[in-house]
Amino acid sequence: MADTEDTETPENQPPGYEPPAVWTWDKESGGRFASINRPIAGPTHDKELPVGKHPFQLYSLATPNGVKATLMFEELLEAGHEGAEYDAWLINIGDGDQFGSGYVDINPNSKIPVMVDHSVEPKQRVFESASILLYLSEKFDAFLPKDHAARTEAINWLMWQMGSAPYLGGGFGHFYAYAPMKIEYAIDRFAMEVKRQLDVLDRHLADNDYMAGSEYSIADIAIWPWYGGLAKGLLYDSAEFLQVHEYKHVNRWADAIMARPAAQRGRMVNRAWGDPATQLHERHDASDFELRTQDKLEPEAEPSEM
Ligand SMILES: N[C@@H](CCC(=O)N[C@@H](CS)C(=O)NCC(=O)O)C(=O)O
Repeated sequence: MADTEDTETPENQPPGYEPPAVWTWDKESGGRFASINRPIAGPTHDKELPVGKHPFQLYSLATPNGVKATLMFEELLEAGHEGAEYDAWLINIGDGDQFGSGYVDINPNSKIPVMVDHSVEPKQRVFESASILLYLSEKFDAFLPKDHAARTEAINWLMWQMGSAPYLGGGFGHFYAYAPMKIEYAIDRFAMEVKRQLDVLDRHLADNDYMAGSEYSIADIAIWPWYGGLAKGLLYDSAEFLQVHEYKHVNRWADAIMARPAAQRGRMVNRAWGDPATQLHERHDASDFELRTQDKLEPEAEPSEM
């Protein structure tokens, strides 16, 4: 983000607000996340986390950041890595589960996803979605190219995703879909950046099957839930506004990943909104996809969209 922009253009300021000398947190901002966002870190309440029987314990929610982790686990299992069995526990960020003491112990940043590897001694916490993907790819020697140049490309794009997605989610998505008022300056700024990012991907995918070249990798697993979802009209009801159909190589790549059985399963895990048949709140066994989706557990439950 450039720090050198002209910030003195009066018509670009929302009316009626002059920042005070010292910012204080004395009111709710409104908007979708007003009740959970705070300017301080640390736990708000004591709560231990549940632990299941598998080597990996994942605590998450099926937002794009959460789907990165569940897609990776499902890809590893699909590829026959039995050691990648996992329990996935639902963290409801709207209820503030990420601020429980047990959660903060394993992720001081209080964001989903986080996981704990119980197969090592001492057990290892892994937070930040890209760290989870790298950890699992190294542990199972999978979805990270062995060729050094291709491996470097995969990591280039993995880091690109971690730097770029906050503009999409925290910038565009926040101001276009969640903010309590529509601010033209903010929406313009982030719509422009998100379209630029889609064009970056589209140009790269014009010449490459996958992000790191011919091999499907953790770069695709990281980018797909965000930019694949955006290109397929699944994020922020913004398909028409951003004209996402124009990015045809991104669409081709997004469709190819969506066709993978692991992607279809990964999207369902820890999902707590939408069609009940697509919601698997907790995943403890491969059979859960058939037996424990919300339509089977509670046919009358009201979905609550995130
Ligand atoms: N850089 C983090 C971002 C994670 C993140 O922002 N998670 C969001 C959901 S998508 C969250 O937990 N928000 C809860 C909150 O802000 O309190 C990662 O990639 O793991």
